[in-house]
Amino acid sequence: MTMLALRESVRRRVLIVIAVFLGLAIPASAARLQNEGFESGDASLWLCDGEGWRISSYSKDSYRGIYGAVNDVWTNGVSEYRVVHQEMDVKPGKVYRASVWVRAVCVEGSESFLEIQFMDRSGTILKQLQSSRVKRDQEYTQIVIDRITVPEHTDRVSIRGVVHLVTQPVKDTDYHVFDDFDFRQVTGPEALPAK
Ligand SMILES: [Ca+2]
Repeated sequence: MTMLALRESVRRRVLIVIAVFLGLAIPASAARLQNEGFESGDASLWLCDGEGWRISSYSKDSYRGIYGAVNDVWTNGVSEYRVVHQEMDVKPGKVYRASVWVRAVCVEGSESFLEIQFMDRSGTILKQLQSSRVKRDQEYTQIVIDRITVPEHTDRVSIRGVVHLVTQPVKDTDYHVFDDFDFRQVTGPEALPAK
């Protein structure tokens, strides 16, 4: 190996080590939701579990902007739970409000809802909250879980759009569309317990 080739080889190795270090240094979750309206045109920074997820630019598939996340519940679908989810850093004791806009079309045998899971450092779920369920067709309606106090020992929260296959649709596909997720800290009167 010539001196130049050796130097190049060492330089490459150093770069690889730096890249690996930077990769590990990137936090698993951020302090706010990102790509909350799917305007990247894909599911970047979200995870999609279960079948039937797609990011759509069909005009009625977005509440705001161009894109929204659609779950297709096919007549031959098998996934009982389909979840689009993202994690975020939160601090115990703070009060938050969670919301998402949901449109439902051709609903026969499925339902959708918003779910919040609080986890400790090891990933153990400390607490789970669920909104009311969308069980029939609706135009965009905001689903809200209000006045959420972050439990003690919480490290991060998972914000989740859930579709539940209750009974197999017979006629045609059920569609559940999610857009503009939000999970934000509230203070003052908004943070006081509901009367
Ligand atoms: Ca959108």
